[in-house]
Amino acid sequence: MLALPHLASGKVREIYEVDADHLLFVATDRISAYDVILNQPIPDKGRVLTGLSLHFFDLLDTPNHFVSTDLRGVEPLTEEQRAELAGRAMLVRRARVVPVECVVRGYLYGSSWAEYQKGGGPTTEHLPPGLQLADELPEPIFTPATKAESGHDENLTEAEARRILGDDLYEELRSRSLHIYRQAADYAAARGVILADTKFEFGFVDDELLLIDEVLTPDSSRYWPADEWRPGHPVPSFDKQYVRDWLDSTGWDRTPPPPDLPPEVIEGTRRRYVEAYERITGRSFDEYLAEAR
Ligand code: Q0N
Repeated sequence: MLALPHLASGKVREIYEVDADHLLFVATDRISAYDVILNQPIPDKGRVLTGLSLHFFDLLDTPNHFVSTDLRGVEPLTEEQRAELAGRAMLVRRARVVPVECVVRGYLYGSSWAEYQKGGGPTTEHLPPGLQLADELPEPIFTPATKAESGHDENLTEAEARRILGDDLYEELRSRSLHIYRQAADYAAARGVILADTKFEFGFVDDELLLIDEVLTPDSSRYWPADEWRPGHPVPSFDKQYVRDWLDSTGWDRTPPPPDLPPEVIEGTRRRYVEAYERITGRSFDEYLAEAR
């Protein structure tokens, strides 16, 4: 824990106040599976996620909240805290958070597949009949959801989202989100990775709408190895399948408390996250770590 005032906690992220205009956004090594936080962290997972966010903030042509990874002006921090934060913390602009999660889906999976199978729901309003699990959609769809701090995000109909946001902001978020998704999905496809869906958050600084939060990480996105995608079948998750398969092998019923992860499962899961970083960015993770220190 840092001495800085704590602003917010997600399941795996911490946000601290630095000054009136800046926050420190920290990705921890905590991991959830089946919506339960596991007892053991995955070493460097937070650095992998931060490295991916930084990669995409740089690659995308959209205004965002990122300021710096240089924490020298952030006080008070002990040397131990600086070392712990290196590679996992971003100084960001404090924004007024738009109260809607901006989800874009290029493939039919997860909660959207569940709605589709039940005969329709908020995310399936504009989908044709006859689709299978994991099918590519005719075109990417914007499926906003409400933020639920505890429990699951709730999908919104287009009419509900327009009521919350107003038509002008709804349309700006929709077009910004679809544009970013297309850019990132094209980029990933060139590296043999499918970006099945992803979630963005936006916020205002003065009158400017900025992309905030973490972006295009395995926690905010569903990445699939392209060669493991078979429409009609579940697709193994890039990062979490290994730990999910081990949890399933123990007979755990997916209610807390989860079983302790053995060292080889922790190390195998870390390797999957590092592989995701290297495959998606084309960069060595060891180099990222060396530059972050
Ligand atoms: C902020 N969160 C997490 C629902 C809430 N740049 C920013 N300025 C002001 N506030 C925030 C940011 C950022 N990033 C973001 N909390 C505060 C929002 N979510 C996380 C998931 O659950």
